[in-house]
Amino acid sequence: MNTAENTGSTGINDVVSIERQGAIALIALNNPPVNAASHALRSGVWQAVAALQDEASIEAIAIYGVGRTFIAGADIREFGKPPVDPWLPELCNFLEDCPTLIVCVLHGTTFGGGLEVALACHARVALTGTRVGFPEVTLGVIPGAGGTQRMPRLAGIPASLDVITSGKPMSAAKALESCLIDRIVDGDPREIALQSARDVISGNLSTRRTAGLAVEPDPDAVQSMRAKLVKTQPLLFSPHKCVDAIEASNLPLSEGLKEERRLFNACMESPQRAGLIHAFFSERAVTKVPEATNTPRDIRKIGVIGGGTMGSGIATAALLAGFPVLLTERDQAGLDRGTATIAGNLEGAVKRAKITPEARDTILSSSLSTSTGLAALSDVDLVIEAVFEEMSVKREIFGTLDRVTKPGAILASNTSYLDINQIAAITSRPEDVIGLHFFSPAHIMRLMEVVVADKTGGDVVATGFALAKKLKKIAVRSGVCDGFIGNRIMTFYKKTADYMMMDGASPQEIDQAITGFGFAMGPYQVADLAGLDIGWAANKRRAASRPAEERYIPIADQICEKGWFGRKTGKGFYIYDDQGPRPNPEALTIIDEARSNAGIVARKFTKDEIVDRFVTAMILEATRVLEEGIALRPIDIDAVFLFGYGYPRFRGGPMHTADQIGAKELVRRIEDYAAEDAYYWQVPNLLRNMAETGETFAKLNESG
Ligand code: 3H9
Repeated sequence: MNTAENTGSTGINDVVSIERQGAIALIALNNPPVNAASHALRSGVWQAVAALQDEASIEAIAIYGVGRTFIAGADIREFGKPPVDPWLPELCNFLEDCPTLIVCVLHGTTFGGGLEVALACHARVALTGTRVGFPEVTLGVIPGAGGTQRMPRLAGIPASLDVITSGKPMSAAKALESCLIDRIVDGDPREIALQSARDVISGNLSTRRTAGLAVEPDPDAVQSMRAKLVKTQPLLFSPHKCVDAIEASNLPLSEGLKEERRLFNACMESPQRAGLIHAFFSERAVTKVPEATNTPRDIRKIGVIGGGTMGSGIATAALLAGFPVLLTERDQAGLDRGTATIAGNLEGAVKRAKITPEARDTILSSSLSTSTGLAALSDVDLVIEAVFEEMSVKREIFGTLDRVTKPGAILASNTSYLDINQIAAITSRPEDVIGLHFFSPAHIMRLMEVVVADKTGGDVVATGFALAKKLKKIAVRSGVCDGFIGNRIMTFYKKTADYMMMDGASPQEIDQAITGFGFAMGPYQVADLAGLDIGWAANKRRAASRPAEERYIPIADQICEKGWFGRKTGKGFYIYDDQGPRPNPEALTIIDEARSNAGIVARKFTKDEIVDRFVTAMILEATRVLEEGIALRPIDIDAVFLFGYGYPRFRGGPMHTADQIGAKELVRRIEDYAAEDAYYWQVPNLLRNMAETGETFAKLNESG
């Protein structure tokens, strides 16, 4: 064996290169940012191995990734396009059959197709900190390059069922325990590749061909996973297909791979695959805003005004992200309530294993400080105001903040609908003022709307996005309007639910239809949870400006008049007690009376009609939000609804759904419904143009 001679590195193509070191050949993969298994990477590896296996002097090959990770999966941008040879499954078979032994060095996030490549190699070494997994179900597919066949051969059927149907990554230690990898080491991927190849040659690292291993059938595990998924994931397609594929792993490998391919193709054709991949990209697309080129301001300390549910939740989110936080309230009683809520939130984080009890104690004793009044905010870099929704109160607070905060401090409001321009105008530094709209519970919900007013500075917007990243939130840029992107659209589509309730559908029928579509909760379950008093207050506020033509449904107000505000009072559209939520018969009586007062004879609504009207209303208002430039692109609206309003992820968001329904059909529906209510159901110009030209929201995303 001669490992001394280094012939330097030879590029196979832009992303794959070979380096020969005597009897060892290293194949380096360099396809930033995540080494996705693109066509160039696949064909590069194929060519490299094809050349090396014919070289008599090469005794072992080691494959490693350059940059932050080994292959993080198939290149999902290629999904939906015609496949180009070599496919990943063929490449994996080719690696497995290679007569020269191949060891693979894993680091970073070795996911999906990356793990499949690794499982086809003859030995696997992972660097400390590597995470491995099969996230394919989160994208609506199953592992399609042998993962469902090779993992059971190495780790058994029960572990494969858990890992592949959940999509959850596992640590290197867990992967070692499951026999998916052979060794964990510290070091640099290239150095470890060289060392591992040496170990393969010397016999210090044992090798085996996964294809040759037998699988022990486990029909009970398969059956119980099937039963579990029917209960927990009834609407999803691909998790069930994972089970079918894993079950086939006790067939000879070539037959099992054929079955995997058949199931993978079925997933690729399912609309859920397109929806889930759209959702994946939406999370990343929203960060691409015009202000992203600005340098964010440095945020070291955050002030939060208001210790209510929102303020405490925001403070908790900031504390969990490592920021020192100063919480202010009007009086000590308010501070005590806020501090108790924060402590409760942190306790929840301990229970969910997000932080240790010691970390919680340190946060409470060292990172959280409190003060009555605003003067103490003089040293913070960002203030987030979260007091109740009253413009006069906000004006007073921002006027004071203008005086007490240091120059360059960012002044943010968490208002859900008030005009940020008006709030900014009260200060002498409107460029520092921005809306940061969190969603309750603010330390858990991932969405944050970054509301950009006319004079907000570009660096302040960039800071909002940088902050969201630190808080592990998804920030979406919104312009100023009543309710911004999310609440504005929700206020509109909630009306169609109320109209259907008035015309004959019960709140339960509506909620069941909407949860059947895939929302976690229906509109009346949401209203009860949020508190009916909130909608009541908004209705009163809007009463004066409500156009005479608008149909108004007083049912929720009348429920509030009884003192029933939903969950928090034990009654609303539903009753909440020890027996669990159930329809409130007294609410149904109020609905009947409202109908008869208005001379309405209740009619039947099918589940499909309920869903069609609800989703069409959502898309209608969303199109207006887009037309007015409140949202930058359709995909921003999708992200708002996916991450803040429980829109079913497998449907990709309302604008993605709109493309699947088609603009022509949407216009037809709106015109049809307009026969009943021409004021509410008006076709937006953009949608009409799209129906005429065949334009789609997907195309607008590309051009936006
Ligand atoms: C699969 O493997 C199927 C096979 O079984 C069978 C095939 C036949 N492709 O997330 P980031 C982009 S399915 C293309 O911000 P991070 C991403 O859009 C796949 N592009 O970084 C972003 O682009 P941009 C199974 C991808 O450090 C940039 O890379 N694998 C892919 O926060 C940076 O990404 C997965 O599902 C991809 N596969 O997180 C893994 N992945 O800068 C999916 C990322 O233009 N990926 N991009 O916005 C991830 O989970 C995260 O990206 C990862 C890194 C954890 C890897």
